[in-house]
Amino acid sequence: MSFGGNLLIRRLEGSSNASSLKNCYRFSQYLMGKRALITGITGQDGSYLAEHLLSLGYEVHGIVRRVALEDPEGRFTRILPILDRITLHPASLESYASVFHIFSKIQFDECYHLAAQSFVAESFADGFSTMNININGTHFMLAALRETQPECRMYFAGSSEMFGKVEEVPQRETTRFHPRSPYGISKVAGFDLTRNYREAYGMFCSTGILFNHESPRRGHEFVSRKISRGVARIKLGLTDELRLGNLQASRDWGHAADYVKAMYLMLQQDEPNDYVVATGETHTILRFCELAFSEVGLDYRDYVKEDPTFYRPAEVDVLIGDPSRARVELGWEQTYSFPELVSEMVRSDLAAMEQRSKYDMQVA
Ligand code: G4F
Repeated sequence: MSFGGNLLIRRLEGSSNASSLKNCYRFSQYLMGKRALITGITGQDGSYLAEHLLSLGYEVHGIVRRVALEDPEGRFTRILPILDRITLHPASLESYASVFHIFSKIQFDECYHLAAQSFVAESFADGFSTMNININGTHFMLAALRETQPECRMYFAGSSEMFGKVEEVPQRETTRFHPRSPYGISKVAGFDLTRNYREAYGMFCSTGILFNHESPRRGHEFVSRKISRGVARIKLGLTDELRLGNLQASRDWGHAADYVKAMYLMLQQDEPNDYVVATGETHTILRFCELAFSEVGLDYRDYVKEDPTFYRPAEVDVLIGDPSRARVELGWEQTYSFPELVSEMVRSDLAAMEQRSKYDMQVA
């Protein structure tokens, strides 16, 4: 890519037409690509975002924990197919020095800060480490950028969990926050930090207030993946029940591959801003189960058991977002419907488990 861009510049330097030269410089910049850093690149969103940026000609870098580098097969499953096209840097988001070190060595055009302790239930179990990683990690990123490269654009991964006990339906950028978990509180703090760096230092910092977004790459601990894996296991006769917590909670669920495109678009605007990214539809956990089981010809009522062990000390009952600003200003649109999302997750887990059981039978 960069070779093509440089060649184009050299050809145009011989040209006398100033405006075509300017346009071609722009084109060559496009060809050469921008450089982006992603924290949380090994996760669901990080892996989709890295693929999207690579497809746009970006040079993609990621921050990973040092221990992860020692176990690439185990820790890098989502980025294995692109491993030879990205650059990984070992660093800890719990250490300002380690974040600063990367920014003092390499200049980036854009930085996507996705890394966090993102499991809400875990934040009740250990609120201190959730706060520590999520708030300090964000603060370290912002402070190091300000110190070393304040012109680099930064995306902060906010969350609909910031709305918590919702004060307005649907939730939009102006809806007051009322977080209901240490995780939600840590995201509100990250949101405020991000806005403050924008206002105090004129940095281009935007927050995406993303509602739940899932995919076959979702972590096993989240309810959508727990259901899709549970359905696959039941279908293959490996178990005969699926124990879940609050079945009446409602979420606005989209597909992660769609949502990372909104992240990218936020950093291409003339001005930084905050955007709700959602589908505008809400569905209960029960409805997710109904669709997931029917995908394999089963009735969820025969298998799903409500188990208070999975209840949270404080629940976010209903989330539904209004993505109008993202649609109008970013031109963002989702491509997956809710049934398509559920179907893809179930089919993917079923196929993977069938493959594994065939392999197990062959080696047995
Ligand atoms: O899948 P969940 O664990 O996701 P949650 O708590 O909504 O948070 C996710 O989305 C947020 C965006 O709004 C992100 F910021 C956050 O990082 C994360 O990605 O739970 C969804 C709902 C909850 O109401 C939960 O109580 O499902 C309910 N639920 C019912 N049974 C369960 C279970 N959740 C889990 N994880 N496991 C269950 O057995």
